[in-house]
Amino acid sequence: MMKNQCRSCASGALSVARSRYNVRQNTEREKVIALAGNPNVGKTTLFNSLTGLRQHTGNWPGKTVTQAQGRFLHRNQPFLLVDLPGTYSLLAHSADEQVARDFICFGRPDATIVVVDATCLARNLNLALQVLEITGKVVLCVNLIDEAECKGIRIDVDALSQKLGVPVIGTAARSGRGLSELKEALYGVAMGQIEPAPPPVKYDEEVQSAVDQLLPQLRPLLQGLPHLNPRWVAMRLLDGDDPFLDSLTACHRAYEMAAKGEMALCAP
Ligand SMILES: Nc1nc2c(ncn2[C@@H]2O[C@H](COP(=O)(O)OP(=O)(O)O)[C@@H](O)[C@H]2O)c(=O)[nH]1
Ligand SMILES: [Mg+2]
Repeated sequence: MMKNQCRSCASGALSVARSRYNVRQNTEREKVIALAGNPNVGKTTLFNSLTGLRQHTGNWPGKTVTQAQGRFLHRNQPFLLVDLPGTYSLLAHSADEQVARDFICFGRPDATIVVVDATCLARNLNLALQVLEITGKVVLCVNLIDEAECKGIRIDVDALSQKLGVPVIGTAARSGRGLSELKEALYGVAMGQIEPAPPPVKYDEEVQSAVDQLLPQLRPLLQGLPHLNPRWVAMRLLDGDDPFLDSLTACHRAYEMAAKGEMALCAP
């Protein structure tokens, strides 16, 4: 929370941050969940199974990329699920990748589900590792587990969870298998009951020292973005990632203006 900022100001700023992506919570209690994954891993099937008919579609602001949002309840807790475009990477080489990355970074999801294909896990883990470098608030959904079984592939979800430091759930979204466990893990991460602990990525000495030099200057920019890994942000800037810097600056401005406006209203 920003210095000298009251609770309601913080939540006002949060809803402004989210509304920049057309995400409008029904209530402040509603937890916002991003749904990420490579194309063709069963994301839409999972989205439909979780939300049923409680969904609506539109476009991501300023982009011709379709956006779907839907709602579900678990343990009487409302969730708003936001489907991201299917991508292989988050390095923002395409409009789809930029949309997915910006939402994970600046849309302030309470958790992100990364859906991977159990039949080709190694290829799919690339995206999962990229998301985990940005934020630990992740549940890994290993989908198409039924297809994998047919091919004689067995996934040790517990070992994977140990290694990645986040919950890993095997699912077959088409038949609904594993979805209760998935919702339970999501509940735990989004409500802060499960503390994810992905192992930090190790950089070589030269890169690490450049990251260390940038960190103190970055901290003020990241005040409203507690879920973002500052080392990852430093790496993006070192990489000369201009679209990322533009998004970070725009988000910071919107967040500051919202916080100022709210503080003016509630100042004594
Ligand atoms: N066998 C099996 N098929 C699935 C499962 N999930 C999705 N599918 C199928 O996989 C294909 C791609 O699914 P879709 O939801 O469109 O993937 P998306 O591109 O990630 O949104 C469709 O034919 C689905 O019916 C699953 O868990 N098991
Ligand atoms: Mg889809």
